Amino acid sequence: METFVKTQRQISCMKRAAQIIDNAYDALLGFVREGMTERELAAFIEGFVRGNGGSGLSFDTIVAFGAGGAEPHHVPTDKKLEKGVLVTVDMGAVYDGFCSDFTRTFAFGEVGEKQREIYRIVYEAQKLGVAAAKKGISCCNLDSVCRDYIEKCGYGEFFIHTTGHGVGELIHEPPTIGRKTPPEVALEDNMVITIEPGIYITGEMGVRIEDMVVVGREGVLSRIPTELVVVG
Ligand SMILES: [Mn+2]
Repeated sequence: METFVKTQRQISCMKRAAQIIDNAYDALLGFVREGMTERELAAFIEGFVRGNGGSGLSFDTIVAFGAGGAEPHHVPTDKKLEKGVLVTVDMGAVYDGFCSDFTRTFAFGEVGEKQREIYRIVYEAQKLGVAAAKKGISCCNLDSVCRDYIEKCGYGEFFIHTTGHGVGELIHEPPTIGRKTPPEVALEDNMVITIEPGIYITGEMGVRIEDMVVVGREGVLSRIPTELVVVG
């Protein structure tokens, strides 16, 4: 059977790619201001990655304000940032041919009770998924860990994609962490996967939180916490 296990060299490249993105995210939180557009923030990320050791982006950066966050693959627009919205940023760098993949959602200004509640559900689901991403769990059961929690909270129909995927030279590699993955496909040490549950409410809002995880001792590659941060 095909193996999705990564070598130490491949893992260290992905670690470096993840560090570049952590630094880009910190810089973004210091850069973001009211009135900036989704496109400006995406361009900032691209410039940061290229200026700080990345050879490029793993994929086109997603920056989504408010209702734009309800589209998992939102393409940045000229919409201007206003206070009181959630902002989702999904981005990755390439380092020596290997990709990173990272998503955080933050609040720009104070957000309402519903936004906080949705955030809390995704935060808990993602934490459960990361904790369960250990050697031996089948990928479909790992998907259920996140999905069952979101369903239990009443938002199952709004979690409209799989829980995660492998990462390597390509941004999306096997195994898929989804309910349709055959039960015999299980995690092994040194596979590198993402855990990225989300809730998407059309016309209103979205939240996604994503970390890359090296199965085994290394664990989560990002140093950026997943708790809700309020900026501005
Ligand atoms: Mn991803």
